[in-house]
Amino acid sequence: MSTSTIGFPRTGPKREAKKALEAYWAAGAANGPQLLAAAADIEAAAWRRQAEAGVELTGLDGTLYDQMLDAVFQLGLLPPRFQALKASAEPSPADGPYAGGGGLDLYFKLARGAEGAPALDMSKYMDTNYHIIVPELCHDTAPCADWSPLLDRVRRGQDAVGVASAVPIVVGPCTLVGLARGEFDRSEMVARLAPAYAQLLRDLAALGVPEVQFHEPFLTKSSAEGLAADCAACYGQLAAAGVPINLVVPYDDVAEGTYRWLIELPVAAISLDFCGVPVHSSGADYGCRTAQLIAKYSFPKDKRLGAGVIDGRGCWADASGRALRLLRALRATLGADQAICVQTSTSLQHLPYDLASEPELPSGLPAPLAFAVQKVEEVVTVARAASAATDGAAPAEPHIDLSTYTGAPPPAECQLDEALFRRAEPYEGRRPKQVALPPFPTTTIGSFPQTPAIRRHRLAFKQGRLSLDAYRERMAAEIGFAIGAQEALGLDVLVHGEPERTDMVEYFGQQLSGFHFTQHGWVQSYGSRYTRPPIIVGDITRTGPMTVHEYEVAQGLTSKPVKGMLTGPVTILQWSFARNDVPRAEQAAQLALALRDEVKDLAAAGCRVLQVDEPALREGLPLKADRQPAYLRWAVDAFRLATAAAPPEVQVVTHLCYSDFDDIMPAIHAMDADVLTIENSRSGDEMIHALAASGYTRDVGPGVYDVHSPLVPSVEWLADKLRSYLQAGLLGGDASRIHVNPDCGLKTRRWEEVLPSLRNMVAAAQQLRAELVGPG
Ligand code: THG
Ligand code: ZN
Repeated sequence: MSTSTIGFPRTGPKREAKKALEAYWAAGAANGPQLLAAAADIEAAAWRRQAEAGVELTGLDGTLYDQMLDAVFQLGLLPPRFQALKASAEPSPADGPYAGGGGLDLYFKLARGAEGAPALDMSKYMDTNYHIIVPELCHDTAPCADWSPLLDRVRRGQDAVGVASAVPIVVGPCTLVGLARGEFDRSEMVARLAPAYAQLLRDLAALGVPEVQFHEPFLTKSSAEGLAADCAACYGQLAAAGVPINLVVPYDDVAEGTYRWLIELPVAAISLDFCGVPVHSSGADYGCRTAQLIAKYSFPKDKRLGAGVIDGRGCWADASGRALRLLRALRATLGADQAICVQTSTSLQHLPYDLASEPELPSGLPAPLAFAVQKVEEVVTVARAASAATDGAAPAEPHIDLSTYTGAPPPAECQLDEALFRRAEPYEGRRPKQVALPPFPTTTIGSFPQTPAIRRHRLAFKQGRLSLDAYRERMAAEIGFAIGAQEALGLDVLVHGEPERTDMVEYFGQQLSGFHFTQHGWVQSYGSRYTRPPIIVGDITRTGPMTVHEYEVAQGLTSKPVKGMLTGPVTILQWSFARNDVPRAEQAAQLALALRDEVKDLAAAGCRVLQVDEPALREGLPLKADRQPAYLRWAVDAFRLATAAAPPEVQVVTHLCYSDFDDIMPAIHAMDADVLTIENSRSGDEMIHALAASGYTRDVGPGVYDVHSPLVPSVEWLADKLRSYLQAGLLGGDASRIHVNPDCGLKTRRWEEVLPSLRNMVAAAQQLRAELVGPG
């Protein structure tokens, strides 16, 4: 069996890429050569690391920002607002291989925006916490390709690991088009891109590459079943370029209908995911039907099977020997002459770089940990073991029936009393008991600017230079400032501002038992931004109140209601590395029970408005339609288990962001929150109207302005927006049900932006209230 990699962390072991990028942005375009040199060093080190571990085909992963942005830029798929920027760009030799496409400055402007040219949108990639740049296409988009950056990377890769081992990676056309936004015909667009990809393949053939990886994760979606004709036409054309193609389909198994045409495509290799999201590893499987599809329909002898048997996005080593058992079973089923290549299930970009960088690891773990470097070593070890076993006369284990790798986990049986999932009183009964607020009540989502002073205090406390008492005093002063500011602004429902929180998941994880925190375990979230997902290593329990002190400090300073602020169980789970030895549903329930105790304590402390955020609820939605109901059931159950302990007089608010909610409207209803705030300003209020159209009649807080933009919205603009909600008859035109808030937390903004924006927001709400009362 051979070995290959299909992606690796792009940042370097100590986030060197982030530093180089930020230095470039600070210094301006003249710094191009330093940025490119730093990136080249990081990439070469990563590729060598893989080759030295014994990998035969090293995927030449690497990007300055995002792989989808690279594809958009190199294909020249610029939306009209960037065409003029490209025309006036003056790339120089300092732009290196990026000069031909318009230069590095243009490349980053696509991701970050420019005066008069807002950035391309970002979106969660498949079901991960990584964001891609979303391609924007329209019916007359025409590619204008310059693949120099990729070709340059390939030459560097060939220098690093040798021509025979260096394998280029490119985002495939079906995925690019499938994940793009805009009005255009999908089939026609794939056909239109094919010649530009064919040109790339001819250039790569001239460089002597052994093969090219086309990454097509879009084919794992249920909706990809109908793409047979598009893929056949496109890959037929690409195959004719004469370079072997490895079609890589990561992030899940493919639907049965897709598998049947996928294996007929004229490509040299097909790489499949045998791990998916490990929902449940005990018993037969992880929740991925790839092995079963192979047992049922076999796999063509003339193609290499890329067997993604090492989980590329979970942080656990394969201690149970699942990968080896699977490989032996594949060998037994497909025969000795079937070419099989051992791989990870997805790119390793979702994992920290190297476990060896961690000075401290917990003991008594459910399994050994494995970060990207260790996963590559596993690929090699498992491939050797599988080869040895099949070369020997007698198989080391009895024959394994592949069809037992069946997929869908048994439904999560919840032994908890059903009453725990229900509020004490139904919505109609409890709403009149909750806080009385004016029409168009104003509030914010929870966080206020994380100023340099706040960061300094947190760091000093962490390093032991500040005592707990002194730290609490500083935080109380920050809370006092936030409360004072909100009172002066005239907001109706206040927040304490969360100065004590770094990343919300890190914050709650640190207060709960069962989590381990890494020191260098950074994972790219988008561009230069990273998160350090905590690792769930044991059963989760609350060791004491987590947020009550800060709530009390804030509420003690004002007679207005202050919101209790919690992160929901699904989001904590989704943004952590979950265990594989316990079903995800059960981990969510453990988190929910811990949060439930916090809800009770907050209510007992007098809290009357309680916000429990679930920004990652949508992200965890399985890619296959038939697996979505089970997920939504346990996810909604976890939210309800956490929140249902709130007495009827406590208004429960939830906040969702980062995604389209069309697919999960019934689940949103089922959450049984009293108020729902959703990020909606960038969709031009589409989301909020879709919500109303779905029959949602409870209070909503449409995000009225985009916190990601530094622009201050005017009173007129905001008042027009509120008026439009009334005119559209949103919630029956009942203004007491329409809450007014920004579309997300404000921690990444500065007070200089936050204060005028909120002042205008409150003024708009007051103006609308006056209009409702009428003159006199
Ligand atoms: N927390 C976690 N995941 C998330 C978000 C989060 N995923 C979605 C979204 N929010 C991603 N957004 C960001 C925004 C900013 C940063 C990371 C993710 C960020 N990170 C710092 C950096 O890279 O410099 C590091 C963290 C820090 O120093 O506090 O700014 O909120 N889990
Ligand atoms: Zn948000």
